[in-house]
Amino acid sequence: MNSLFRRQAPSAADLDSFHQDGYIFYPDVLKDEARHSLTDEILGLDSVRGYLDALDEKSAAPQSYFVRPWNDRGPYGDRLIDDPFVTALLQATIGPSYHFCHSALNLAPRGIGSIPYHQDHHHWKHENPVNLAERDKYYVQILYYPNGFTLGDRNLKVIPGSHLVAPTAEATPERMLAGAYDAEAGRELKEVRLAVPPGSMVYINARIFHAVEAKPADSPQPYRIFNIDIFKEAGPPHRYTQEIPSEWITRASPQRKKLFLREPYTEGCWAA
Ligand SMILES: O=C(O)CCC(=O)C(=O)O
Ligand SMILES: [Fe+2]
Repeated sequence: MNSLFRRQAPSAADLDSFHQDGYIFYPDVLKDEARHSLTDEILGLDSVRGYLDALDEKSAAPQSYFVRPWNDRGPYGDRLIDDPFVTALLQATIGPSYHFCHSALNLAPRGIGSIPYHQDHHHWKHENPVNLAERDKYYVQILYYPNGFTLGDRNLKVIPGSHLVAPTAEATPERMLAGAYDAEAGRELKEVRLAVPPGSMVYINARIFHAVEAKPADSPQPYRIFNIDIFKEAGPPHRYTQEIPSEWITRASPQRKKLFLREPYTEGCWAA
C-alpha cells in the first residue's frame, strides 16, 4: 500500500480510545521519508520563508504563522487528505459518509502564549435549527506535528472523556476538571498533557476539550510546525468548511471527488 504512514488501519484498541477517550494518539506514525518531505514542503513555502526570515529579525511580540484554509500544499500535504490510513481511520470512526471540511497550517514561535481549553464543533455554539440538528454528528480533527513537542513546550493537552458530556453552557472545562461531570461522563475527568515525537498524529473527536501550553522564550525548538485536516460527517457546512479549489476537483479520483463535493460555508448559510 502506498501510504505515508507506518500503520494501515486503526486497531480495536485505537477505536476504543477514540470512543472512550475522544482521541487517538499515534506517536511517530509518519514514515521518516514522509516526515522529512512534508516538513521540507512546508518550510519551502514562500509565505513560510518570509515568516521565518522575519522571526530571525526578532520582532518585539512573537506572532504565529497561521493560514486557513491551507491550500498551498505540495504532493505530500496533498496525499494526507486521502492516504489509505487516513481513509481507514475516517471510515472506522465516522462511517462511509464524510467530507473534507478544511485545513490549516500553523507555526508557533518561541515566546508564543497558550490556547485555553476549547472545543471545535461549530454547530454547538449556534442555535439555528440546522445547528441543533447537526449537533451530534461527527467532526474530526487530524492534528499533525512534523517536528513534535515536549511537555511544557507548546504541548497539547486534553480532557479524555469530555466529549461524552452534553454540550451545554454550564459544562465548562473548569467545572469538568473540578469533578462536576464525572457522573455524566462515567469516569474521572482529568487533564492529560501529551509529549509528542516528530511525525506524530493526534486524531480527535472535536467535541473533546483540548488546549495548548505556551512556548517558552528559551525553547530549544525555534518553532513548532502544526498542520491539520478536518473532516465532517456528511451534512450542511461547518463554520470553516472551505471552498475547494476547482483544480483539486478536476484532478481528483472519483473517490476523492466525493470528499470535495459538498457546500462550503457562506455568510448566512445557517439562517432559518
Ligand atoms: O496547536 C495545537 O496543537 C492545536 C491547536 C488547536 O486546538 C486547533 O487547531 O484546534
Ligand atoms: Fe482546537
